[in-house]
Amino acid sequence: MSSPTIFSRIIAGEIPTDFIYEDEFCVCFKDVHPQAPTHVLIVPRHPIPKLADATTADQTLLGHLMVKAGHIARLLGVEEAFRLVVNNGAGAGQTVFHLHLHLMANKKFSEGGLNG
Ligand code: DGP
Repeated sequence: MSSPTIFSRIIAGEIPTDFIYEDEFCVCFKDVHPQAPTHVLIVPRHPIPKLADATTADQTLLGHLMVKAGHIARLLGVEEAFRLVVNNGAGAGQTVFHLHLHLMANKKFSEGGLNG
């Protein structure tokens, strides 16, 4: 059994963190190293190491995260323009192996591109 990730410890309340949103399936809090003026993480309570490990059993949970991304964007007042990112694997920049969505906004994103 691998040791709990920092996100499992945040969810367990071991590391005090202000939740912007929480429900029975996920929590949302600010990224400690923001890449945009608005940058929050949406993290399922149930740990899946990375997106490629998800199975059809996780379909409802993954759909929930997407729906809540829109809800959280509305809470933050950024529903007209935000970007969602999932890093899958160290080669793609994933550093915390507990699946999460990055929700970023209030930054000029390049049009039609994925960088910047
Ligand atoms: P990723 O590279 O996709 O695995 O993103 C992990 C993000 O998690 C990274 O942007 C920094 C953030 N992060 C890591 N540790 C903590 C923490 O203890 N608190 C918060 N709020 N964010 C963290």
